[in-house]
Amino acid sequence: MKTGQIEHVDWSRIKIAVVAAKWNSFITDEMMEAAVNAIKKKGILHKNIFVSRCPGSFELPLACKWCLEHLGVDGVIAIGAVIRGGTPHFDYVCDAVTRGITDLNLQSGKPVSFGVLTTDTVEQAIERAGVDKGNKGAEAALALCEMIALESFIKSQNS
Ligand code: DLZ
Repeated sequence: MKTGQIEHVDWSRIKIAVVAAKWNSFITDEMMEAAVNAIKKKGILHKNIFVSRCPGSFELPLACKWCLEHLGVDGVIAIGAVIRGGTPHFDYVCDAVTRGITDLNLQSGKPVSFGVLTTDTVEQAIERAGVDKGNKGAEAALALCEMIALESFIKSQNS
């Protein structure tokens, strides 16, 4: 029996895409920057990071799919901020992006991490995209790296 999880990943060879929604860009820009900083800290090379923006969170699943198909990346970080504004759009957008990203993970077999805030207020979103109380963009970046390492570890158990 093999136990424990050893990191088998050469991070300098890993390619990652970051896609951020333009809606609420004052939030998503902060999250995107934190995500990029987190993967650079991990050892991902600047030339292996692909950054792009889509209109809103609703468009994130398709934009992430295109990154997987056309960029040959090992994973994607999806960044968005859906803020309730007393409109039913909130629930539709949240449902669509959650379902879309989940389906993409399972259909592609590649990790797409969920850096999408769903908050009632702008203040709550700002709190989760700052530097003091943690940044959900950075958290999504680290979750993605963990999944890339996990796949590598699981594969190594069979060798
Ligand atoms: C329409 C809409 C609304 C009301 N709110 C948000 C939001 O808080 N965050 C976000 O990322 N996008 C929002 N959108 C835009 C949709 O995601 C989508 O871009 C449009 O419905 C066009 O397909």
